[in-house]
Amino acid sequence: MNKYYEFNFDGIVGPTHNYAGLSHGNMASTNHKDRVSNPKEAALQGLKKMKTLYDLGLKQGILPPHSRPHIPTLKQMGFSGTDSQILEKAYKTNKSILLNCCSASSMWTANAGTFTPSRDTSDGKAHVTPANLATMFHRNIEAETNYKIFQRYFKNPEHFVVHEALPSNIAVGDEGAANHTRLAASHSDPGVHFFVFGKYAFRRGMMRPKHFPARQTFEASQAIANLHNLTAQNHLIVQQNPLAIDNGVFHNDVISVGNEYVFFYHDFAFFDGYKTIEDLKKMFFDVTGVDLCLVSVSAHEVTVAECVSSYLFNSQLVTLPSGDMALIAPIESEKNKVVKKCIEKITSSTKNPINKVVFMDVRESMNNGGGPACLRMRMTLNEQEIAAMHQPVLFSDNLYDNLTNWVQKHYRDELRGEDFQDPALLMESRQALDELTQILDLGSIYDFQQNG
Ligand code: SUG
Repeated sequence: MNKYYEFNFDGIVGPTHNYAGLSHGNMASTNHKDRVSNPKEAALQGLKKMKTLYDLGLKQGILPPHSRPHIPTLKQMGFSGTDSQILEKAYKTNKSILLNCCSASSMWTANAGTFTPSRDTSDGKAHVTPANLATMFHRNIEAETNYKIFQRYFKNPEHFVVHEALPSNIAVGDEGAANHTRLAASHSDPGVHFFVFGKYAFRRGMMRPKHFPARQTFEASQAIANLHNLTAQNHLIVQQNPLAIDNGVFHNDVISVGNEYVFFYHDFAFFDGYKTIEDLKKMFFDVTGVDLCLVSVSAHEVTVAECVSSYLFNSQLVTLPSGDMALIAPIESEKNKVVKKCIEKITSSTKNPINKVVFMDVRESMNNGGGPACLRMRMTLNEQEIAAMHQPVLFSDNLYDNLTNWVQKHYRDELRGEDFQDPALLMESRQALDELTQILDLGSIYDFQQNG
């Protein structure tokens, strides 16, 4: 049997990390609007998380940040002249558009795309589709660069199929792996693909959230399952609880997480919770021949508001080399007594294999609604596929040292909204990213490298 390994590909936090309050429905983003950010600290926190997982014996990769301020989008929006003039005009006439073009949101690579391992697809190839992120303007502009990056990472057509993003329209709004979970007896065994959507785009009269956007549609999840050659037997598409979305659960990975044969979820996560879990259990058993280990948390134990503020479920759930599982949780869930107690109950129970928790400080990202699980895109690959993909983006001690020095050299430790009118920041960011593409041997993936 071919052995498969799960990699976490973390996004490097870009040099323009800031708090612009861009994501309606994401409480942390709204609550931290206009705070002063610290891009250097943010990037170092991210690198430290990668190093911690790597030191635990896990496979780790990285995804590069995107180029911001994004001048091509500003040009598309009618700003013209030199880059400095474009920034100045945008700042004066529509600061919101400028800020939407400056977010470092590509760091949250759980939204970069959906990856399906070759183990589960009917053509035996690994499939990846960048998410169109159609609901949020500042995120929608990530899709094109992510496509280029995936093409660069997965060049060999014998092993990989890189699809283009779905059409850029909210009817097929796709937020990638944040609403997709693969469950299997082990990473090497056949898996079940669990897709969660927020609303139907085209079916009238169906429940949907009233206050906040449902970013993932049924139609998008269905399209990804079809594109990735999944079968009716190995994928399930279910609806997220609209009330959860209206309470700040803007992606399913804020309220559930799965790994191998364990599914950790809140009772409030799904629209038809009982049926969802029954269907999932049945499909899992039919595909794997073993029982799914369910770890559920009720609203009596931890409220949805506490899930959202602590990001308990935005933990990474990983299998350690020993076979035990660990939760890589944000420190916010250690600080909340109720949540900490819940974690202790889980790690001390003999009914599940989760027996370790590692609390990570990713506060700069958390302040924008991105916990440990948002910062990573999971890709399960076999040995031939690992050998066939772009090698310099696979994590090592040496890469960690190089990236830490690179961040120390290029990043600012304070950033405010008004800083984005300054062309010096654009130049600094470009210089940093240009150097990064050399460290990672990526060639010219950014527009500014192609247009001189
Ligand atoms: O899309 N925040 C991101 C957070 C993404 C979290 N991802 C997952 N749960 N998988 C978002 O809402 C905030 C940017 C700002 O407000 O400046 C932001 O884009």
